[in-house]
Amino acid sequence: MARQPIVMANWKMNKLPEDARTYIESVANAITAYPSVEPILAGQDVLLQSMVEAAKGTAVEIGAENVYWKEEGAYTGETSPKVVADLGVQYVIIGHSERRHYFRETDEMVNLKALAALRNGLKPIIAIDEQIQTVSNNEHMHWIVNQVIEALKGVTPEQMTDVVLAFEPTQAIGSGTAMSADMAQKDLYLIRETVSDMFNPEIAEDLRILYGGSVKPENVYEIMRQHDIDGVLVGNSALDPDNFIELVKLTH
Ligand code: G2H
Repeated sequence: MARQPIVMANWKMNKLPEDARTYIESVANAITAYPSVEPILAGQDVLLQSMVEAAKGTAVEIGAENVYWKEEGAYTGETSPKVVADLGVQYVIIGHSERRHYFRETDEMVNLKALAALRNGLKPIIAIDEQIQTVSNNEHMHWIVNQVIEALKGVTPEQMTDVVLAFEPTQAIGSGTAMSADMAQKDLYLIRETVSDMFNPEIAEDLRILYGGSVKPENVYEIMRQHDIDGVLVGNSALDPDNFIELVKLTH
């Protein structure tokens, strides 16, 4: 099965409700020329309702940036995956490097959130990070493999059709300089091999794995040429709707 490429914008903690509507209006028509790409926009919780409304009837799909691992209860300030799904959101980023670092999310929390997303009909985009500059090659590989294994604990083979993984090297995030495409390819191959060992080669072959970290129109073509890279998760550059359109066009 050919893996459909994804271009996903991660707005992080940017944009106002009004920006969300104008952004979606300005990209919706242009991207209809590139139907082979799945376009997804992720925004903070308070924007999700207006994003879903603005995206209605367009090819744009909406993602959340985080959810809690319980559906309901006394968890002040958290966001239920059940409510997010009920709004019409299709995807959720789980375990982004910023959540792991600033909010101390552990592998166990990432796993609980991924399972909760799947239970509630949200497709998790599970982020795997790495710290290449501080470790040896062996440690680097072990770090990545371990995160994949921990994140996917308890996920069934059937649920794997709804899972997307995203590899985001920490030093490339927000730096303006992406990891070299061939290095990213090696790490994504390692992730796919790990999934093959955990499940089977068919599931690994069908799994979509994204690269994230300073992707922009200038480097997306080279990144998307790599065999194991099935899409991109884009922060800064995709805050501009024209760049988002360009990224979709160059990925097509
Ligand atoms: C990595 C990425 C989006 P940026 O976090 O998830 O952000 O493209 O700004 O590096």
